Amino acid sequence: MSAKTRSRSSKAIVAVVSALLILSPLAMARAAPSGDAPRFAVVIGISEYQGRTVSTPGSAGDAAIVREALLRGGWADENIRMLVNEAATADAIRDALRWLVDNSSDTSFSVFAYSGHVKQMTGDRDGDGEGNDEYLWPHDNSFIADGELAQSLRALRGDAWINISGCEAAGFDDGVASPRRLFTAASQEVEKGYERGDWAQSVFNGLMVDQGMLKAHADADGSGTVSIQEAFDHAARIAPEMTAGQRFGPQHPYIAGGDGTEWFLQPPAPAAPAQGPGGLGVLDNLLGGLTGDGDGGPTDDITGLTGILD
Ligand SMILES: [Ca+2]
Ligand SMILES: [Ca+2]
Ligand SMILES: [Ca+2]
Repeated sequence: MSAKTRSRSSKAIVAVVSALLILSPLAMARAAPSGDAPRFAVVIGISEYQGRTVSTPGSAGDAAIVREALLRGGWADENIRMLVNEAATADAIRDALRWLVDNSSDTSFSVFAYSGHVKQMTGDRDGDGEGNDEYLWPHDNSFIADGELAQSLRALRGDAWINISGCEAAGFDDGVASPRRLFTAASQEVEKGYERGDWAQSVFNGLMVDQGMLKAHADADGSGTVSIQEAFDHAARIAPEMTAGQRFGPQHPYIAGGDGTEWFLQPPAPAAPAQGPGGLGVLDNLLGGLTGDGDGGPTDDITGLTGILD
């Protein structure tokens, strides 16, 4: 768990967490959200857009790996609502958000994951007092303001993990993060989020979900399971160096909320098999691939995302 996460908790919660930390790993299984919580997810990935909106190389791939991580964590397929490409219209996203809220309860665990373009506009068009607003960019180019999204996400009961991969992604945390809502995002509000054409994933979700969770490279404490925070830390450590040479500067993933305990998509026990050696070698190769490119070829991820996002 990160110091950042802890710093956002109240003193009372920190005290409880401190007590938990000295207990056995089994006790951590009782950390929120619980393993037997009712679980529902909305997973959005938009690579193909209507009209002349440029495709994103990685967003549909992001949706696929998030779904895979949920399924491996024991989430029921019928409780995962996938909105990919043409299915991810603004109306469908709003409908899915209502479905997620309606299915949430004091004991549920909800996931909302979005990967796609982000539109940023000035002038407080959504009237929430922000000078800079970010908008989800649905397939039909009908933007959904951060203020509206935040209102829906704040209506979620129980525990929730909200994950946004796109440019200016932290700008969607408008009062969303809380002790029971863990918010992760690919980039700070003033940054671009990049994608990797060679992965067909975003840099952030490729590192966090694919490498961190699915390939288990992020099991920092060697527990045999990868928490969301471990996976995030893995991405947060590597993403800035991987994107350091990009035209609009590096991205620094963002995390807020949570109760200071590790959160898992799956119950921590029984433990998954530990990942074998070789993770760093793989990453070295990938880093080499990226830094050796920069010529607008398939790994020149920003042609998809940044050309029309600022
Ligand atoms: Ca706003
Ligand atoms: Ca905002
Ligand atoms: Ca672990």
